[in-house]
Amino acid sequence: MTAPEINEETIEIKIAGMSCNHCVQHVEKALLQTKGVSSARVDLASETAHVKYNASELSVEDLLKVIEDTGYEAVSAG
Ligand SMILES: [Cu+2]
Repeated sequence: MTAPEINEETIEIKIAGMSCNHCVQHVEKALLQTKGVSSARVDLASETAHVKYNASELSVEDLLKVIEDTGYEAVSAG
């Protein structure tokens, strides 16, 4: 039978437009509420999000879109 496949990946995404801790919380919350994301840590000083996600369920493009939907700009991922 088919078990849900877990293909965990970690990526770093650069985010532009965050100015305070509230912004950080906003982005983190949006990522954590996304199905397939297991952890999300956003750092204001380096404007970077570290996201652990199930690559079988989500693509990098999906994650970038989640960030952009919060109103900030996802600059790059790698
Ligand atoms: Cu803010």
